[in-house]
Amino acid sequence: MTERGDKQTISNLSAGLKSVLLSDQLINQPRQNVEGINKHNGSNPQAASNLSLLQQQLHNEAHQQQQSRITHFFQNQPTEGYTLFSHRSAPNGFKVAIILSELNLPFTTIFLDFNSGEQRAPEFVTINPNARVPALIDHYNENTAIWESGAIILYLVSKFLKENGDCPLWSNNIVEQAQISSWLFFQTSGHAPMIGQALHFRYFHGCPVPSAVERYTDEVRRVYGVIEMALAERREALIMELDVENAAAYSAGTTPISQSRYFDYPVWLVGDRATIADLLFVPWNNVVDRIGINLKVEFPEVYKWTKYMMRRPAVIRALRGD
Ligand SMILES: N[C@@H](CCC(=O)N[C@@H](CS)C(=O)NCC(=O)O)C(=O)O
Repeated sequence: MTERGDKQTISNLSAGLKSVLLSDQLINQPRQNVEGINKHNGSNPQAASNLSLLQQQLHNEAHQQQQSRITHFFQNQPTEGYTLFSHRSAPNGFKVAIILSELNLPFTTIFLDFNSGEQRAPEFVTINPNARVPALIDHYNENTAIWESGAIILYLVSKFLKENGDCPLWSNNIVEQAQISSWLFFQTSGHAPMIGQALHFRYFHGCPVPSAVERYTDEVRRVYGVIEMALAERREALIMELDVENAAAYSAGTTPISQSRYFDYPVWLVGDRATIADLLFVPWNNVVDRIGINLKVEFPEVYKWTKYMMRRPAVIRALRGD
């Protein structure tokens, strides 16, 4: 068997395992009910047979409902464009939508239904062994599937650069690429998971754990402190460069930098334009108020930066789910 063949087998296997778990979950409920009824029916063979039919029917219906939309998609994949698997309230999915939209790439979004476990449908687990969103299929490239938001975004900008010789959200320069990647890995490994945990312990955990809420909220504040500092440094450099006639007064501290006409001018994490380094943060910046962080008051540079990005037509379209 070829190397590719082996990989396929492994990934089918993992999909199979998930599918067993999924079916178990689905049929457990009816089975328990049926067992409950069985006790009341004693040893009546007709009742037992009816119940067995009912159980089978429930299992089939649940199985069909669960899989039909996803199965149908995978059996009839488009021949061009991209398909993004996301969720209506998943910031990580909207990160990818923003980049697709900014690059003007044709894509369709399938918003998975987590309540019915669509993220664990076997076909989906075959393209994302982590059974989470986002995942992307590139129909132009033999239905290549990519998972993990950071990897998807790097794929999109690298491909765009290769095909067009330039990419507005990325760079031709290897050093700048590394700087952008630093923010990208910081966002995916430090920013998003901390907000995710803070939200979890604040709203969804089975019992109150104040120390966990405090720990993760503090960590989110620390992360925003890092971004705030980076943006503030960019602003200072920009003001010193553009506001030449007042630069000496700002340096001496006789005039506060906030009086500069460039104080509200947009600044970016890398270079002088918005790149993926900046845009990745947008959907998560939108939800931090829910963990009690007020960006406008606590992190004013982050607030201005987010406001500029939220005004971009491509970002508006992506966040609307267009
Ligand atoms: N590191 C992953 C995180 C993916 C992730 O956690 N996705 C969440 C939504 S934002 C999800 O799919 N949750 C579904 C579940 O937990 O079953 C990425 O950046 O793509």
